[in-house]
Amino acid sequence: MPDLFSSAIEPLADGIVLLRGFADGSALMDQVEALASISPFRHMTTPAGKPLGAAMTNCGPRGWVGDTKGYRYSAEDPVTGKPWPPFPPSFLRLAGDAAAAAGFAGFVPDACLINRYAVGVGMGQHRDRDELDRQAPIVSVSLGLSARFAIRSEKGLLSLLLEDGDIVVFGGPARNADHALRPVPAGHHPRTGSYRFNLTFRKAG
Ligand code: MD3
Ligand code: FE
Repeated sequence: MPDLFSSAIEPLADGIVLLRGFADGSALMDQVEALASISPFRHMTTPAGKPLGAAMTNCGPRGWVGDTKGYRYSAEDPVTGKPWPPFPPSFLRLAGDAAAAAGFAGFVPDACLINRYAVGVGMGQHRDRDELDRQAPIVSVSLGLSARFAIRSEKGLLSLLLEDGDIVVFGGPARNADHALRPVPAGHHPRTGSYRFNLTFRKAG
């Protein structure tokens, strides 16, 4: 029997599931703007003090921070001195629903890193190892301008164009894989203008 819902669930490699158009990008952007009015986007730094290309903020019980003391998760926003704004309930639902659709039932994140990329900005190759729980998957939500994402898998280097509303779930061996975001090509998006945003839901603690 044809199944329109499951046909949008694409397993790409071991532990990597693409859910094209799973999220309502514009509604999520309303929430991102509200969150950023509490904890603003800022450029965190490498331990050497070099500003990262993407501007970042967080919501939820823990937030990723980078400064000259290193990379870690913190309950407080160092800019405001207050806790990160709580998860909008719709964020928790979306992350749980996406993880479940990808085969990871019961995913309850405690952190959401929000990245903002200007045109020409990307993120160099890295692995995410600052989370204590690396058994849990990571749920990535793309908003606004499109960009190409690359990840090392058992099938070789996988490259995919991530567009507004796309979700990718990374679990199992993919959770610890090297990945990178290529610089965002110039363009205009009706909701985000000349920016790409990405939410990553994680279990940090
Ligand atoms: C695979 N962000 O924040 S999202 C990051 O588009 C990050 O903002 C990129 O890499 C972005 O760390 C890529 C996809 C992603 C995020 C985290 C992962 C893939 C991942 C962690 C482990 C494995
Ligand atoms: Fe990453």
